[in-house]
Amino acid sequence: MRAAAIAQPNIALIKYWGKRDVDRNLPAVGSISITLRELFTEMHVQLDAGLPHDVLAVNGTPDTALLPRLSACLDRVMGSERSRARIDSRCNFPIAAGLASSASAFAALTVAAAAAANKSPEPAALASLAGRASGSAARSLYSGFVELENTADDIAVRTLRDPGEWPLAVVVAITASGPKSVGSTRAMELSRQTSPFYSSWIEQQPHDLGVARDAIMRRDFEKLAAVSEHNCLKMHSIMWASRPPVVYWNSATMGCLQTIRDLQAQGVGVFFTMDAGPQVKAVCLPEYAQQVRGALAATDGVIELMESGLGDAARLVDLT
Ligand code: 2P0
Repeated sequence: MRAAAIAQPNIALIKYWGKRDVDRNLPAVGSISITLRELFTEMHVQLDAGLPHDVLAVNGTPDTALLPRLSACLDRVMGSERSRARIDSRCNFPIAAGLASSASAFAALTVAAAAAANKSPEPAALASLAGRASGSAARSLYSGFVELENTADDIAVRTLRDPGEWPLAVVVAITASGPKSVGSTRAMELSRQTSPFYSSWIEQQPHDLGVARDAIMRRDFEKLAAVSEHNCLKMHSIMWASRPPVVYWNSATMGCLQTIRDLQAQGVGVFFTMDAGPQVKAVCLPEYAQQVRGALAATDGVIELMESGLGDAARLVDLT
């Protein structure tokens, strides 16, 4: 009747952008991500037959805007005949700002909901349920370097390398606070329907996935850096060329890219990636994390920095 789970957000290096089935929320392409360690969402789910409807609090504040998506996720995991639930979400980083908050939220919710309903789905079924709620959430059910592949009628997710096998660091430069201008679900659909580059994106993704997978297996940082930056810029090019255009970047985003290029020119092992928001994620070899932090802190427009290593899969929290 009551359970809690914790999940970390993940950052895609080879991106999911576009859906092949909007109703079932199936991605148009596979993706490869890294699960983070220091950022987290913790979800508590308590079933209560006396409640007239589901109730959500986010960081202690009642929230109705996010509730319908969370309720739909509970219905899928527990069945629509379930009791209503009290959902308590706690998150230690900004929500809906391009930091993959929906990935950690729905991964944690899926795991907690299954436990609260006394269900123990196979990992593949859990990933499928999390993916129905949010495409990127399926990846947060796994640790370290994670690949999500499309199967004939669903998704399959696995860890390519555990976090300890190649302990990279991620420095996140926050360049704007507040929620993103356009939600990623809507932005993806605009891209699919209007961007002239969308079909090339779909065609080229298996190649990028293959290069990144190989780089991760060989721990080849330069190779992973090159394909990740290329894949990120391609995704943003699709958005820029959509109608209306979707531009998540601001001037500080550009400043951070320049900082990272300058560091690369000095031989620092770092590369950038950006998602549906203006924040810049600098992925680096751990020995360079402090230097990367310092350089991004000195970049105009950077409001705040967060740093993380690579982390674990979503898991239950012991409530005893
Ligand atoms: C990713 N993003 O692979 C890509 C890159 C943002 C840019 O997955 O519509 O919240 O809920 O399935 O997972 C963000 O979108 O989208 C995302 P839905 P989601 O991480």
